Amino acid sequence: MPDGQILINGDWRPPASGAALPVFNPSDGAEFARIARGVAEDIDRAVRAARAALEGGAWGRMTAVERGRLLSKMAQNVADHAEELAVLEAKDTGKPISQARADASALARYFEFYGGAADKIHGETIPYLNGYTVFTLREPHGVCGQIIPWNYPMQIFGRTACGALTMGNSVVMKPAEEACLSVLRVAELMLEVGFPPGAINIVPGLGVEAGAALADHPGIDHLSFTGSRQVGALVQAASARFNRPCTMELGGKSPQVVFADADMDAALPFITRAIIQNAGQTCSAGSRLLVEDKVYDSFVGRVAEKFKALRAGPWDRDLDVGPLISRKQKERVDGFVGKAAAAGVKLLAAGETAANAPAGGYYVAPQVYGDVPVGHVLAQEEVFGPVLAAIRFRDEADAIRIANATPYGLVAGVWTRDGGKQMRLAKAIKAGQVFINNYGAGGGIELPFGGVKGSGFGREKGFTALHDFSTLKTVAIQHG
Ligand code: TXE
Repeated sequence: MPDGQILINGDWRPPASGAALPVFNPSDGAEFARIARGVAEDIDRAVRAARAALEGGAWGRMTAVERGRLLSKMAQNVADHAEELAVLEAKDTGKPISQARADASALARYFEFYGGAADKIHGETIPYLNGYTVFTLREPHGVCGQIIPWNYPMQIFGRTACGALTMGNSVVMKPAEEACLSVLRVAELMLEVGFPPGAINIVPGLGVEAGAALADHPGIDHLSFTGSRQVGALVQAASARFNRPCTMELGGKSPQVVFADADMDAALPFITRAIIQNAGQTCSAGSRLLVEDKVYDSFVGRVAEKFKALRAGPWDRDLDVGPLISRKQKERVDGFVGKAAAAGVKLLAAGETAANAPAGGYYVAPQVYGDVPVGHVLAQEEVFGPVLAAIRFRDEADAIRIANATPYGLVAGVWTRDGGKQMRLAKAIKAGQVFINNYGAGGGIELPFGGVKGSGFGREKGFTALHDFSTLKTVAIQHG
Protein backbone atom coordinates (compact mmCIF):
# COMPACT_ATOMS: atom_id res chain seq x y z
CA MET A 1 0.00 0.00 0.00
CA PRO A 2 1.90 3.08 -1.20
CA ASP A 3 2.15 5.95 1.32
CA GLY A 4 0.14 9.11 0.71
CA GLN A 5 -1.89 7.74 -2.21
CA ILE A 6 -5.54 7.42 -3.08
CA LEU A 7 -7.35 4.47 -4.65
CA ILE A 8 -9.30 5.21 -7.83
CA ASN A 9 -10.38 2.64 -10.41
CA GLY A 10 -8.17 -0.07 -8.93
CA ASP A 11 -5.02 2.07 -9.11
CA TRP A 12 -3.04 3.84 -6.41
CA ARG A 13 -2.10 7.35 -7.40
CA PRO A 14 -1.02 10.61 -5.75
CA PRO A 15 -3.77 13.16 -5.05
CA ALA A 16 -4.21 16.15 -7.37
CA SER A 17 -3.00 18.42 -4.54
CA GLY A 18 0.34 16.58 -4.45
CA ALA A 19 0.11 17.06 -0.69
CA ALA A 20 0.10 14.71 2.27
CA LEU A 21 -1.34 14.86 5.78
CA PRO A 22 0.54 13.64 8.85
CA VAL A 23 -0.86 10.76 10.90
CA PHE A 24 -0.13 10.82 14.62
CA ASN A 25 0.12 7.83 16.93
CA PRO A 26 -2.32 8.76 19.73
CA SER A 27 -0.36 6.62 22.19
CA ASP A 28 2.71 8.90 22.04
CA GLY A 29 1.70 11.86 19.89
CA ALA A 30 4.48 11.20 17.33
CA GLU A 31 3.91 11.34 13.58
CA PHE A 32 4.19 7.80 12.18
CA ALA A 33 2.65 7.86 8.70
CA ARG A 34 1.38 10.15 5.98
CA ILE A 35 -1.86 9.95 4.02
CA ALA A 36 -2.95 11.70 0.85
CA ARG A 37 -4.66 15.07 1.05
CA GLY A 38 -7.38 14.28 -1.48
CA VAL A 39 -9.27 17.24 -2.94
CA ALA A 40 -12.34 17.96 -5.10
CA GLU A 41 -10.59 16.91 -8.34
CA ASP A 42 -9.82 13.48 -6.84
CA ILE A 43 -13.40 13.06 -5.66
CA ASP A 44 -14.63 13.90 -9.14
CA ARG A 45 -12.29 11.32 -10.71
CA ALA A 46 -13.36 8.72 -8.16
CA VAL A 47 -17.06 9.35 -8.83
CA ARG A 48 -16.48 8.98 -12.58
CA ALA A 49 -14.61 5.71 -12.03
CA ALA A 50 -17.38 4.42 -9.76
CA ARG A 51 -19.97 5.31 -12.42
CA ALA A 52 -17.96 3.61 -15.17
CA ALA A 53 -17.64 0.48 -13.02
CA LEU A 54 -21.45 0.27 -12.99
CA GLU A 55 -22.19 1.35 -16.53
CA GLY A 56 -20.23 -0.88 -18.87
CA GLY A 57 -17.70 -2.03 -16.28
CA ALA A 58 -17.12 -5.51 -14.87
CA TRP A 59 -18.72 -4.61 -11.53
CA GLY A 60 -22.04 -3.65 -13.11
CA ARG A 61 -22.15 -6.93 -15.06
CA MET A 62 -21.66 -9.15 -12.02
CA THR A 63 -24.56 -11.22 -10.80
CA ALA A 64 -25.65 -11.19 -7.17
CA VAL A 65 -24.15 -14.68 -6.74
CA GLU A 66 -20.78 -13.47 -8.03
CA ARG A 67 -20.83 -10.45 -5.74
CA GLY A 68 -21.64 -12.72 -2.81
CA ARG A 69 -18.72 -14.99 -3.66
CA LEU A 70 -16.32 -12.04 -3.80
CA LEU A 71 -17.54 -10.74 -0.42
CA SER A 72 -17.17 -14.23 1.08
CA LYS A 73 -13.67 -14.57 -0.34
CA MET A 74 -12.85 -11.24 1.26
CA ALA A 75 -14.13 -12.48 4.63
CA GLN A 76 -11.41 -15.13 4.50
CA ASN A 77 -8.80 -12.62 3.34
CA VAL A 78 -9.60 -10.34 6.29
CA ALA A 79 -9.39 -13.33 8.65
CA ASP A 80 -6.01 -14.26 7.13
CA HIS A 81 -4.73 -10.70 7.74
CA ALA A 82 -6.53 -10.11 11.03
CA GLU A 83 -3.47 -9.55 13.20
CA GLU A 84 -1.85 -7.17 10.71
CA LEU A 85 -5.10 -5.18 10.45
CA ALA A 86 -5.57 -5.13 14.22
CA VAL A 87 -2.06 -3.75 14.82
CA LEU A 88 -2.56 -1.08 12.15
CA GLU A 89 -5.90 -0.10 13.67
CA ALA A 90 -4.57 -0.03 17.24
CA LYS A 91 -1.57 2.12 16.31
CA ASP A 92 -3.68 4.49 14.23
CA THR A 93 -6.58 4.93 16.69
CA GLY A 94 -4.83 4.22 19.99
CA LYS A 95 -7.32 1.57 21.04
CA PRO A 96 -6.03 -1.38 23.08
CA ILE A 97 -4.91 -4.22 20.81
CA SER A 98 -7.55 -6.67 22.09
CA GLN A 99 -10.28 -4.21 21.05
CA ALA A 100 -8.66 -3.77 17.63
CA ARG A 101 -8.57 -7.57 17.26
CA ALA A 102 -12.31 -7.64 17.95
CA ASP A 103 -12.77 -4.98 15.25
CA ALA A 104 -10.83 -7.09 12.73
CA SER A 105 -13.02 -10.12 13.40
CA ALA A 106 -16.13 -7.93 13.18
CA LEU A 107 -14.96 -6.76 9.74
CA ALA A 108 -14.49 -10.36 8.58
CA ARG A 109 -17.98 -11.08 9.88
CA TYR A 110 -19.45 -8.15 7.87
CA PHE A 111 -18.01 -9.62 4.68
CA GLU A 112 -19.22 -13.09 5.70
CA PHE A 113 -22.76 -11.96 6.57
CA TYR A 114 -23.22 -9.84 3.46
CA GLY A 115 -21.50 -12.41 1.25
CA GLY A 116 -24.23 -14.84 2.25
CA ALA A 117 -26.98 -12.25 1.84
CA ALA A 118 -26.12 -10.94 -1.63
CA ASP A 119 -28.28 -13.41 -3.58
CA LYS A 120 -31.10 -13.60 -1.04
CA ILE A 121 -32.59 -10.13 -1.43
CA HIS A 122 -35.31 -9.97 -4.02
CA GLY A 123 -38.54 -8.32 -5.02
CA GLU A 124 -42.03 -9.81 -4.95
CA THR A 125 -45.11 -10.23 -7.10
CA ILE A 126 -48.20 -8.29 -6.08
CA PRO A 127 -51.77 -9.48 -6.78
CA TYR A 128 -53.52 -6.77 -8.78
CA LEU A 129 -56.30 -6.28 -11.33
CA ASN A 130 -57.20 -9.01 -13.77
CA GLY A 131 -55.00 -8.80 -16.82
CA TYR A 132 -52.02 -7.41 -14.93
CA THR A 133 -48.86 -8.90 -13.52
CA VAL A 134 -47.05 -6.67 -11.06
CA PHE A 135 -43.64 -7.29 -9.58
CA THR A 136 -40.95 -5.33 -7.78
CA LEU A 137 -37.21 -5.17 -8.46
CA ARG A 138 -34.60 -4.26 -5.86
CA GLU A 139 -32.00 -2.17 -7.64
CA PRO A 140 -28.81 -0.47 -6.49
CA HIS A 141 -28.86 3.32 -6.04
CA GLY A 142 -25.74 3.62 -8.19
CA VAL A 143 -22.71 5.43 -6.76
CA CYS A 144 -22.71 5.50 -2.95
CA GLY A 145 -20.72 8.26 -1.26
CA GLN A 146 -19.57 7.36 2.23
CA ILE A 147 -18.02 9.70 4.79
CA ILE A 148 -16.82 7.82 7.84
CA PRO A 149 -15.14 8.74 11.15
CA TRP A 150 -12.00 7.62 12.95
CA ASN A 151 -13.36 5.75 15.98
CA TYR A 152 -13.97 2.37 14.31
CA PRO A 153 -12.54 2.69 10.78
CA MET A 154 -12.70 -1.05 10.01
CA GLN A 155 -16.09 -1.69 11.56
CA ILE A 156 -17.69 1.34 9.96
CA PHE A 157 -16.15 0.38 6.63
CA GLY A 158 -17.96 -2.95 7.08
CA ARG A 159 -21.22 -1.26 8.01
CA THR A 160 -21.23 1.09 5.04
CA ALA A 161 -19.16 -0.30 2.16
CA CYS A 162 -20.12 -3.97 2.57
CA GLY A 163 -23.83 -3.18 2.60
CA ALA A 164 -23.59 -0.93 -0.45
CA LEU A 165 -21.47 -3.39 -2.45
CA THR A 166 -23.76 -6.30 -1.61
CA MET A 167 -26.59 -4.59 -3.47
CA GLY A 168 -24.38 -3.85 -6.48
CA ASN A 169 -23.62 -0.18 -5.80
CA SER A 170 -20.13 1.17 -6.31
CA VAL A 171 -18.51 3.14 -3.51
CA VAL A 172 -16.52 6.36 -3.14
CA MET A 173 -15.36 6.63 0.45
CA LYS A 174 -13.84 9.58 2.29
CA PRO A 175 -12.42 8.10 5.49
CA ALA A 176 -11.39 10.29 8.43
CA GLU A 177 -8.09 12.16 8.30
CA GLU A 178 -7.32 11.13 11.91
CA ALA A 179 -7.34 7.37 11.23
CA CYS A 180 -7.78 5.56 7.93
CA LEU A 181 -4.76 3.30 7.41
CA SER A 182 -6.75 0.11 8.01
CA VAL A 183 -9.38 1.20 5.49
CA LEU A 184 -6.72 1.72 2.82
CA ARG A 185 -5.24 -1.70 3.55
CA VAL A 186 -8.68 -3.36 3.46
CA ALA A 187 -9.35 -1.79 0.05
CA GLU A 188 -6.03 -3.18 -1.15
CA LEU A 189 -7.00 -6.64 0.12
CA MET A 190 -10.26 -6.30 -1.82
CA LEU A 191 -8.36 -5.73 -5.07
CA GLU A 192 -6.35 -8.85 -4.24
CA VAL A 193 -9.44 -11.07 -4.14
CA GLY A 194 -10.75 -9.63 -7.41
CA PHE A 195 -13.08 -6.70 -6.76
CA PRO A 196 -13.10 -5.05 -10.20
CA PRO A 197 -11.71 -1.54 -10.84
CA GLY A 198 -13.96 1.27 -9.65
CA ALA A 199 -16.16 -0.87 -7.36
CA ILE A 200 -14.40 0.61 -4.32
CA ASN A 201 -12.58 3.95 -4.40
CA ILE A 202 -10.96 5.57 -1.36
CA VAL A 203 -10.03 9.25 -1.18
CA PRO A 204 -8.56 10.29 2.17
CA GLY A 205 -8.40 13.98 2.93
CA LEU A 206 -9.74 16.75 5.10
CA GLY A 207 -13.44 16.97 5.87
CA VAL A 208 -13.73 20.51 4.57
CA GLU A 209 -11.98 19.59 1.32
CA ALA A 210 -12.52 15.98 0.20
CA GLY A 211 -15.54 15.43 2.49
CA ALA A 212 -17.38 18.57 1.41
CA ALA A 213 -16.55 17.83 -2.25
CA LEU A 214 -18.08 14.37 -1.93
CA ALA A 215 -21.26 15.71 -0.32
CA ASP A 216 -21.47 18.44 -3.01
CA HIS A 217 -20.94 16.08 -5.94
CA PRO A 218 -24.03 15.68 -8.17
CA GLY A 219 -22.87 12.20 -9.24
CA ILE A 220 -23.47 10.66 -5.81
CA ASP A 221 -26.74 8.71 -5.69
CA HIS A 222 -26.81 7.85 -1.97
CA LEU A 223 -24.80 9.29 0.90
CA SER A 224 -23.88 7.53 4.15
CA PHE A 225 -22.47 9.76 6.85
CA THR A 226 -21.25 8.80 10.32
CA GLY A 227 -19.95 11.65 12.45
CA SER A 228 -21.03 14.74 14.35
CA ARG A 229 -24.52 16.23 14.23
CA GLN A 230 -23.09 19.53 13.01
CA VAL A 231 -21.38 18.05 9.94
CA GLY A 232 -24.35 15.71 9.46
CA ALA A 233 -26.55 18.79 9.01
CA LEU A 234 -24.13 20.21 6.41
CA VAL A 235 -24.01 17.06 4.30
CA GLN A 236 -27.79 16.70 4.51
CA ALA A 237 -28.18 20.26 3.24
CA ALA A 238 -25.84 19.45 0.36
CA SER A 239 -27.83 16.27 -0.36
CA ALA A 240 -31.12 18.15 -0.30
CA ARG A 241 -29.96 20.13 -3.32
CA PHE A 242 -29.94 16.88 -5.32
CA ASN A 243 -32.91 15.25 -3.54
CA ARG A 244 -30.49 12.48 -2.72
CA PRO A 245 -31.31 9.74 -0.17
CA CYS A 246 -29.04 9.58 2.87
CA THR A 247 -28.26 7.46 5.88
CA MET A 248 -27.16 9.53 8.89
CA GLU A 249 -25.52 8.10 12.00
CA LEU A 250 -24.89 11.04 14.28
CA GLY A 251 -23.96 9.60 17.67
CA GLY A 252 -25.84 9.41 20.95
CA LYS A 253 -26.16 10.00 24.65
CA SER A 254 -27.39 6.53 25.44
CA PRO A 255 -28.94 5.71 28.82
CA GLN A 256 -28.30 2.56 30.83
CA VAL A 257 -31.30 2.23 33.13
CA VAL A 258 -30.89 0.13 36.29
CA PHE A 259 -33.95 -0.75 38.40
CA ALA A 260 -33.75 -1.87 42.02
CA ASP A 261 -34.69 -5.47 41.12
CA ALA A 262 -31.90 -5.89 38.53
CA ASP A 263 -29.19 -8.52 38.72
CA MET A 264 -26.53 -6.03 39.81
CA ASP A 265 -23.61 -8.46 39.47
CA ALA A 266 -24.56 -9.13 35.87
CA ALA A 267 -25.11 -5.43 35.10
CA LEU A 268 -21.88 -4.07 36.56
CA PRO A 269 -19.36 -5.23 33.92
CA PHE A 270 -21.69 -4.24 31.07
CA ILE A 271 -22.26 -0.78 32.53
CA THR A 272 -18.53 -0.14 32.78
CA ARG A 273 -17.62 -1.62 29.42
CA ALA A 274 -20.35 0.33 27.63
CA ILE A 275 -18.63 3.62 28.47
CA ILE A 276 -14.93 2.75 28.54
CA GLN A 277 -14.78 0.72 25.33
CA ASN A 278 -12.66 2.62 22.81
CA ALA A 279 -12.14 5.23 25.57
CA GLY A 280 -15.79 6.24 25.27
CA GLN A 281 -15.36 7.24 21.63
CA THR A 282 -18.24 5.06 20.54
CA CYS A 283 -21.49 6.36 19.05
CA SER A 284 -23.45 3.84 21.10
CA ALA A 285 -21.47 4.42 24.33
CA GLY A 286 -23.68 4.01 27.40
CA SER A 287 -22.72 7.44 28.68
CA ARG A 288 -25.63 8.02 31.11
CA LEU A 289 -26.23 5.67 34.03
CA LEU A 290 -29.79 6.02 35.38
CA VAL A 291 -30.24 4.23 38.71
CA GLU A 292 -33.38 3.82 40.84
CA ASP A 293 -33.20 5.88 44.03
CA LYS A 294 -33.43 2.89 46.42
CA VAL A 295 -30.26 1.28 45.09
CA TYR A 296 -28.51 4.37 43.71
CA ASP A 297 -25.93 4.80 46.48
CA SER A 298 -24.97 1.14 46.71
CA PHE A 299 -24.85 0.46 42.97
CA VAL A 300 -23.20 3.71 41.92
CA GLY A 301 -20.72 3.11 44.76
CA ARG A 302 -19.81 -0.23 43.19
CA VAL A 303 -19.41 1.41 39.77
CA ALA A 304 -17.14 4.05 41.33
CA GLU A 305 -14.98 1.34 42.93
CA LYS A 306 -14.56 -0.26 39.51
CA PHE A 307 -13.61 3.07 37.91
CA LYS A 308 -10.86 3.66 40.49
CA ALA A 309 -9.13 0.52 39.29
CA LEU A 310 -9.23 1.42 35.56
CA ARG A 311 -5.99 2.25 33.78
CA ALA A 312 -5.30 4.17 30.57
CA GLY A 313 -2.21 3.39 28.52
CA PRO A 314 -0.75 2.83 25.05
CA TRP A 315 -2.36 0.42 22.58
CA ASP A 316 0.26 -2.29 22.98
CA ARG A 317 -0.10 -2.43 26.77
CA ASP A 318 -3.70 -3.51 26.24
CA LEU A 319 -5.02 -1.83 29.40
CA ASP A 320 -8.65 -0.87 30.09
CA VAL A 321 -8.59 2.23 27.89
CA GLY A 322 -6.26 3.68 25.30
CA PRO A 323 -5.62 7.36 24.55
CA LEU A 324 -8.18 9.53 22.76
CA ILE A 325 -7.75 9.93 19.02
CA SER A 326 -6.19 13.41 18.95
CA ARG A 327 -5.10 16.42 20.93
CA LYS A 328 -8.27 18.16 19.71
CA GLN A 329 -10.49 15.38 21.05
CA LYS A 330 -8.63 15.38 24.38
CA GLU A 331 -9.13 19.14 24.68
CA ARG A 332 -12.81 18.68 23.89
CA VAL A 333 -13.26 16.03 26.61
CA ASP A 334 -11.18 18.04 29.12
CA GLY A 335 -13.50 20.97 28.33
CA PHE A 336 -16.58 18.95 29.36
CA VAL A 337 -14.85 17.82 32.53
CA GLY A 338 -13.91 21.44 33.28
CA LYS A 339 -17.55 22.51 32.88
CA ALA A 340 -18.62 19.77 35.30
CA ALA A 341 -16.08 20.95 37.88
CA ALA A 342 -17.12 24.59 37.45
CA ALA A 343 -20.79 23.68 37.97
CA GLY A 344 -19.95 21.69 41.11
CA VAL A 345 -20.95 18.33 39.61
CA LYS A 346 -19.53 15.68 41.89
CA LEU A 347 -16.64 13.54 40.64
CA LEU A 348 -17.20 10.18 42.34
CA ALA A 349 -14.13 8.33 41.12
CA ALA A 350 -11.45 8.38 38.47
CA GLY A 351 -8.98 5.83 37.20
CA GLU A 352 -5.42 6.69 36.31
CA THR A 353 -3.12 7.00 33.36
CA ALA A 354 -0.50 4.26 33.71
CA ALA A 355 2.72 5.65 35.20
CA ASN A 356 4.89 4.66 32.24
CA ALA A 357 2.51 5.84 29.48
CA PRO A 358 4.36 8.01 26.93
CA ALA A 359 4.14 11.70 27.88
CA GLY A 360 2.94 12.84 24.43
CA GLY A 361 -0.11 10.50 24.35
CA TYR A 362 -3.66 11.86 24.47
CA TYR A 363 -4.74 10.14 27.69
CA VAL A 364 -7.85 10.89 29.71
CA ALA A 365 -8.47 8.83 32.85
CA PRO A 366 -11.89 7.14 33.02
CA GLN A 367 -14.18 9.01 35.40
CA VAL A 368 -17.68 8.84 36.83
CA TYR A 369 -19.78 11.79 38.02
CA GLY A 370 -22.72 11.48 40.44
CA ASP A 371 -26.17 13.09 40.67
CA VAL A 372 -25.57 14.90 37.38
CA PRO A 373 -28.45 17.33 36.75
CA VAL A 374 -30.51 16.16 33.78
CA GLY A 375 -29.99 19.45 31.97
CA HIS A 376 -26.19 19.63 32.49
CA VAL A 377 -23.98 19.27 29.42
CA LEU A 378 -22.54 16.04 30.88
CA ALA A 379 -26.05 14.57 30.74
CA GLN A 380 -26.97 16.15 27.40
CA GLU A 381 -24.03 16.23 25.03
CA GLU A 382 -21.94 13.50 23.49
CA VAL A 383 -18.65 13.80 25.40
CA PHE A 384 -16.95 11.05 23.36
CA GLY A 385 -14.57 10.20 26.18
CA PRO A 386 -14.48 7.72 29.11
CA VAL A 387 -16.80 9.88 31.21
CA LEU A 388 -19.93 8.42 32.80
CA ALA A 389 -22.78 10.59 34.15
CA ALA A 390 -24.80 8.89 36.91
CA ILE A 391 -28.35 10.16 37.47
CA ARG A 392 -30.90 9.17 40.11
CA PHE A 393 -34.53 8.34 39.24
CA ARG A 394 -37.61 7.81 41.42
CA ASP A 395 -39.80 5.37 39.52
CA GLU A 396 -40.53 3.95 36.09
CA ALA A 397 -42.16 7.09 34.74
CA ASP A 398 -39.22 9.19 35.94
CA ALA A 399 -36.76 6.74 34.33
CA ILE A 400 -38.54 7.03 30.98
CA ARG A 401 -38.70 10.81 31.20
CA ILE A 402 -34.96 11.12 31.90
CA ALA A 403 -33.98 8.46 29.36
CA ASN A 404 -35.73 10.46 26.65
CA ALA A 405 -34.57 13.89 27.83
CA THR A 406 -31.70 14.43 25.35
CA PRO A 407 -31.61 15.42 21.69
CA TYR A 408 -30.33 11.91 20.85
CA GLY A 409 -31.93 8.48 20.47
CA LEU A 410 -29.43 5.82 19.40
CA VAL A 411 -29.23 2.98 21.93
CA ALA A 412 -30.50 2.20 25.45
CA GLY A 413 -29.91 -0.50 28.04
CA VAL A 414 -32.48 -1.57 30.64
CA TRP A 415 -31.74 -3.78 33.66
CA THR A 416 -34.71 -5.30 35.47
CA ARG A 417 -36.13 -8.77 36.21
CA ASP A 418 -39.71 -7.49 35.81
CA GLY A 419 -41.10 -8.63 32.45
CA GLY A 420 -43.70 -5.89 32.36
CA LYS A 421 -41.12 -3.17 32.90
CA GLN A 422 -38.89 -4.72 30.25
CA MET A 423 -41.68 -4.48 27.67
CA ARG A 424 -42.88 -1.03 28.68
CA LEU A 425 -39.39 0.47 28.68
CA ALA A 426 -38.52 -1.21 25.38
CA LYS A 427 -41.48 0.60 23.83
CA ALA A 428 -41.28 3.92 25.69
CA ILE A 429 -37.59 4.70 25.18
CA LYS A 430 -36.96 6.60 21.98
CA ALA A 431 -33.95 4.81 20.50
CA GLY A 432 -32.96 2.73 17.50
CA GLN A 433 -31.92 -0.22 19.68
CA VAL A 434 -32.97 -1.19 23.22
CA PHE A 435 -31.05 -3.90 25.04
CA ILE A 436 -32.69 -5.63 28.01
CA ASN A 437 -30.33 -7.15 30.57
CA ASN A 438 -27.36 -6.73 28.22
CA TYR A 439 -25.78 -3.90 26.32
CA GLY A 440 -24.78 -4.00 22.66
CA ALA A 441 -25.63 -7.69 22.21
CA GLY A 442 -22.04 -8.41 21.30
CA GLY A 443 -22.12 -5.93 18.44
CA GLY A 444 -24.40 -8.26 16.41
CA ILE A 445 -23.94 -7.53 12.72
CA GLU A 446 -27.32 -9.16 12.11
CA LEU A 447 -29.12 -6.48 14.16
CA PRO A 448 -30.41 -3.33 12.42
CA PHE A 449 -28.63 -0.26 13.78
CA GLY A 450 -29.33 3.46 13.56
CA GLY A 451 -30.98 6.27 15.44
CA VAL A 452 -34.05 8.39 15.93
CA LYS A 453 -34.24 12.12 16.81
CA GLY A 454 -30.83 13.81 16.65
CA SER A 455 -29.04 10.47 16.28
CA GLY A 456 -29.99 10.34 12.63
CA PHE A 457 -32.01 8.11 10.33
CA GLY A 458 -31.74 5.11 8.08
CA ARG A 459 -30.50 1.71 9.18
CA GLU A 460 -27.18 -0.03 8.81
CA LYS A 461 -26.31 -3.67 9.61
CA GLY A 462 -28.51 -6.70 9.14
CA PHE A 463 -30.74 -7.40 6.14
CA THR A 464 -32.56 -4.12 6.79
CA ALA A 465 -29.52 -2.14 5.65
CA LEU A 466 -29.81 -3.74 2.24
CA HIS A 467 -33.14 -2.01 1.76
CA ASP A 468 -31.50 1.33 2.57
CA PHE A 469 -28.70 0.55 0.11
CA SER A 470 -31.14 -0.14 -2.71
CA THR A 471 -34.28 1.23 -4.27
CA LEU A 472 -37.52 -0.54 -5.15
CA LYS A 473 -38.94 -0.41 -8.66
CA THR A 474 -42.48 -1.56 -9.35
CA VAL A 475 -43.20 -3.03 -12.79
CA ALA A 476 -46.86 -3.38 -13.84
CA ILE A 477 -47.51 -5.35 -17.04
CA GLN A 478 -50.93 -5.25 -18.63
CA HIS A 479 -51.29 -8.37 -20.74
CA GLY A 480 -55.03 -8.78 -21.06
O1 TXE B 1 -16.48 14.70 13.66
P1 TXE B 1 -16.77 15.15 12.19
P2 TXE B 1 -15.13 14.91 14.54
C1 TXE B 1 -18.99 13.13 17.25
C2 TXE B 1 -18.36 13.03 18.62
C3 TXE B 1 -17.08 13.81 18.45
C4 TXE B 1 -17.53 14.91 17.52
C5 TXE B 1 -16.44 15.57 16.71
O2 TXE B 1 -19.17 13.64 19.57
O3 TXE B 1 -16.60 14.32 19.67
O4 TXE B 1 -18.44 14.28 16.63
O5 TXE B 1 -15.68 14.59 15.99
C6 TXE B 1 -15.78 14.50 7.81
N1 TXE B 1 -18.09 18.04 4.90
N2 TXE B 1 -18.71 11.94 16.43
O6 TXE B 1 -14.68 16.32 14.48
O7 TXE B 1 -16.10 16.44 11.90
C7 TXE B 1 -14.51 14.18 8.57
O8 TXE B 1 -13.38 14.38 7.74
C8 TXE B 1 -18.02 16.72 4.74
C9 TXE B 1 -19.69 10.91 16.52
O9 TXE B 1 -14.15 13.91 14.13
O10 TXE B 1 -18.24 15.06 12.00
C10 TXE B 1 -14.75 12.74 8.97
O11 TXE B 1 -14.46 11.89 7.88
N3 TXE B 1 -17.37 15.90 5.58
C11 TXE B 1 -19.41 9.83 15.63
C12 TXE B 1 -16.24 12.73 9.28
O12 TXE B 1 -16.79 13.85 8.58
C13 TXE B 1 -16.79 16.46 6.67
C14 TXE B 1 -18.10 9.55 15.09
C15 TXE B 1 -16.59 12.86 10.77
O13 TXE B 1 -16.02 14.04 11.29
C16 TXE B 1 -16.84 17.85 6.89
C17 TXE B 1 -17.22 10.69 15.08
C18 TXE B 1 -17.54 18.66 5.96
N4 TXE B 1 -17.65 19.99 6.10
C19 TXE B 1 -17.53 11.82 15.77
N5 TXE B 1 -16.20 18.12 8.05
C20 TXE B 1 -20.39 8.72 15.53
N6 TXE B 1 -21.61 9.01 15.09
O14 TXE B 1 -20.06 7.59 15.79
C21 TXE B 1 -15.75 16.94 8.53
N7 TXE B 1 -16.09 15.92 7.68
